[in-house]
Amino acid sequence: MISEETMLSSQDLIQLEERYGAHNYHPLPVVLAKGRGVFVWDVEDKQYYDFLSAYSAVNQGHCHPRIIKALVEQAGKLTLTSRAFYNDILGRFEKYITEYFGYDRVLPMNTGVEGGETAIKLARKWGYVNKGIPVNQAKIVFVTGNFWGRTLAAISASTDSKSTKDFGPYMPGYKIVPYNDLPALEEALQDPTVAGFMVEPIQGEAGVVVPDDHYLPGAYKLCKEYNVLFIADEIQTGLGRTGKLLCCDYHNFKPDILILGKALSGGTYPVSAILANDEIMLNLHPGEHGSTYGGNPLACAVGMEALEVLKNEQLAENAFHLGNIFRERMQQNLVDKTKIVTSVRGKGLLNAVVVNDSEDGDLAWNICLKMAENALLAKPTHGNIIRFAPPLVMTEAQLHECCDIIEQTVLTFEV
Ligand code: IF1
Repeated sequence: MISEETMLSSQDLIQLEERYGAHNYHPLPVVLAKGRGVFVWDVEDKQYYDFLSAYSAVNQGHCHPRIIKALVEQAGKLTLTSRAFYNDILGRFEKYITEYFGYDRVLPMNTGVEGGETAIKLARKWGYVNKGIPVNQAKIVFVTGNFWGRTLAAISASTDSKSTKDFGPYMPGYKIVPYNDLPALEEALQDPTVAGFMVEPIQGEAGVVVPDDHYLPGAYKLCKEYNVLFIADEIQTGLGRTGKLLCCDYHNFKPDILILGKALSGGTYPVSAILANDEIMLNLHPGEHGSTYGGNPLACAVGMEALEVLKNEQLAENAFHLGNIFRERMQQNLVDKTKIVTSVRGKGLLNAVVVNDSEDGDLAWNICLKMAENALLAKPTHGNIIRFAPPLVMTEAQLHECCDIIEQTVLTFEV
């Protein structure tokens, strides 16, 4: 085994991954070794601002002291019991999180995609038991550009050939309609075998695509009208990221099924959770769903602390305030003044800048490489779209320093 004491350079470590790992990613050539708050450090101890936040999993900042303390303390007591037995923290977590979000019940899982799979199983079962859909005919409606993970059920909903090619056959019982299109959604929901509509309030992977203000409340109203469950995938948009606790909070409605993940543990451990009321959740009976690690003591300990930190440090409010500053600066100093940046969009601290290049161009990638040289880490989602999503603990002064870096870097590409 190569011990930690063996000093390996970034290049050595990249080569190790290249030689021994699957090639299912194309990372920026940065090898990180330490993280704290909004900063990460590479193997050569160069400090960077993190503007990706592990895809919104470290909203609370890297290695938040309170969450790490909760993790370490629980790790010394009890980490995993399986659900074959009760334990002394799961019930406390369940009470805490259901009251925190205002639902009757929670089903704890681990990864976000397991959350999506669980939500679909719950919706299908509700469709058979409560809506009277003929067995094995329940449909779930998704939208174009959706992303909710890499399992076969998840990619079966994808409209991105990179996610689907060579992985068929696909899950039956799915309908795909255009995002941000209420008439198309209404037509799909008129099918009496539709049990659920699953949607991201803002599409992250698609490139931080923000729908029209009337879309989400309109979609929710249609779901009520046609007796279909509204399933909100807030794995990336939730937990303060868009400037509210949940992105759906901008529209004053409560999803029938809420899926959370990522920052639910502050980036310390895989924790996801599915929240719903009794009519939906109590359709599940012993032995019908679960997971070895789902709701384990370690997950419960970090989950409660991660949510406490969000509230105590008013991170959603901070994201709302800093997000306005960020979009205003990008608009004034890049969109309005350059040809290279065509738009900026987002809510709170989930934003993206669109650069003037083709989808398969490398301008966005090259800008990210240059920003990394200038000590700020961000990564393109699709070819010409760069996502900017720093931890929500960032200060206003730090945000301005980062905008300086972004603006100065982008301007070096302006011909
Ligand atoms: C990777 C993307 C983001 C998600 C939403 C469910 C999941 C995700 C809205 C599944 C996960 C991650 C996966 C991660 C990169 C990242 C990502 F680029 F892949 F699409 F954020 F946009 N719903 N998104 O964004 O959660 O099972 O991963 O815990 O490397 O694949 P998971």
